[in-house]
Amino acid sequence: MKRALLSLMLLAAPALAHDQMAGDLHIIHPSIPAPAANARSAAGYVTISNEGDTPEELIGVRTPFAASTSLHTTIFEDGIAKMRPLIGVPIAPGEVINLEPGSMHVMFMGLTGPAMVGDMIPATLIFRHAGEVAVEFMVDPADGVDHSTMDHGKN
Ligand SMILES: [Cu+2]
Repeated sequence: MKRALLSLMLLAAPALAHDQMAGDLHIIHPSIPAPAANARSAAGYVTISNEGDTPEELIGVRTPFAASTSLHTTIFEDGIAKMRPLIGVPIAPGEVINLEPGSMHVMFMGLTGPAMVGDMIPATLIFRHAGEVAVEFMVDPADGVDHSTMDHGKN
C-alpha cells in the first residue's frame, strides 16, 4: 500500500527533481544549470546523503559530456570568487553534502555538445568505497553564472 501510494505521488510530481539510492548513498538531483550556447565549461551540482555507517568519499565524475571533469570548491579572496580543485568530497555517516552554487561543484571542461533545459546528461559518479554509480545530470534553467570566465587558478 505504502509503495503504491509513493509511486502515485512520484507520478503526480512534476519532473523538477530526481533521485536514486546506490547502496547507502542517497543521490539527489544531479543537475547542470543550462550553459550558454558557446560555453566551454559548465558546473554540476548534486546532494548526496550517506545513510550508512561507514565513511564515503566522492572522488571523481566521468561523462561523455566533457573532455575533462573535476571536483571544485569555491573560495573567496578579496571578495572575488575563485575555484580550486578538490581531491575528493568526504561524506561521513549520516552526513549530507551539497554541491551547490557558490560552493563545491563538479566542473565540466571542454563541453562536447549542447545541453538544453530538460536534457538528461549521463555521467558516472566515482566513490572511494561504493565505486562507480551511473547517474543523469538534469539540465536546469540557467543560473546566470558563466563558469568559463571564473578564476580556476593553476589546475
Ligand atoms: Cu569550477
